[in-house]
Amino acid sequence: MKNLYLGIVLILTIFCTDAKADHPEHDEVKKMRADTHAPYSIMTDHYHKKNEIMLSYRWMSMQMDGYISGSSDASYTDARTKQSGGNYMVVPQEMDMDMSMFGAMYALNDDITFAIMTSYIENEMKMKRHSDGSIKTMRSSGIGDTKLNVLTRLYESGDIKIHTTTGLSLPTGSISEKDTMFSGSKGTLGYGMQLGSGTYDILSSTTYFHTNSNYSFGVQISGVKRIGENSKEYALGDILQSNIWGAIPFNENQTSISVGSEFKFQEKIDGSHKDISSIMSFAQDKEASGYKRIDLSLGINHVFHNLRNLRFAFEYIKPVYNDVNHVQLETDFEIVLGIQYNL
Ligand SMILES: [Cu+2]
Repeated sequence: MKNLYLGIVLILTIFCTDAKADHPEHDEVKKMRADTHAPYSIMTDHYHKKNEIMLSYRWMSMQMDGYISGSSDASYTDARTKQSGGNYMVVPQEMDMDMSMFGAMYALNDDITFAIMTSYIENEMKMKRHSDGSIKTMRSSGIGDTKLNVLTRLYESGDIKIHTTTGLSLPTGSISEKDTMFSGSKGTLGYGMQLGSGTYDILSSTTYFHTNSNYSFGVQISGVKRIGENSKEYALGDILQSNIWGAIPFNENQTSISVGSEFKFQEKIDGSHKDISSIMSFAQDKEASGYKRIDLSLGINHVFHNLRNLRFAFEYIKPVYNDVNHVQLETDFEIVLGIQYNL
């Protein structure tokens, strides 16, 4: 939660500082519709007009508990069993991940928009040692990977907007996070507790946005491709993802409500972390990585027309279908909230 407050304070500071300045040109800025942006979890969903600058802050929180194996609920016993047979010594019980994402966008012209985004991540995983039932909470926190994107407008006419995004993720997030293990000595945390991918990743997406007078909808297809392997001799799985959403504006277009669905396919980890010498739990096991998941979401966007289109957004995301490799913690829900502001 700590980084949520920091993020809000930072953005409000920027907003208040900027609001004092004179913006005669912005007084004529036309009132934005709340649903001109997608639900808030969807990245690079919109481009800008020439010379526009936008700052954004997102706080994302994901809660995981319970176990899933393949596409079925799994038991504690399943969560202890290695894929090759035999048992893990330690069983993860729940995990919380909080992430603050800071972004900036700048439009070179009406066709090309640049976007940069970085994050601060806090992970917490509660583990149980099977032999004596003792519980330990392991933590990691720090800067995540940094994403540079170029958005290119392909088509804009009438109700329809289409753009593509090409980007590079820089490995600024640590992959050598350690914490005190049950043995009392420091050990390398599992893959999900590391803060970055460790690899340079190619990002790409294509977005179709359709706006009518009474509603809007959109589709985005996106992917992440890892380049080679990282310094710890592994690569996270590539990602293929699609999002669809629909939204209805009301309250003189200042507010919109959205429903959305995401399909995400992430491949298994390639190679294995060279500092994980003995695999204590499925969290450190590459066989327990990668999944196919379908989520449903409900969201609210609100644009304050009297605050030069300051935008607030909230989204609640719930998995409805999961198919994982081996056994993994089950995602319970995800919350995304934040603000965007045009300078
Ligand atoms: Cu923007």
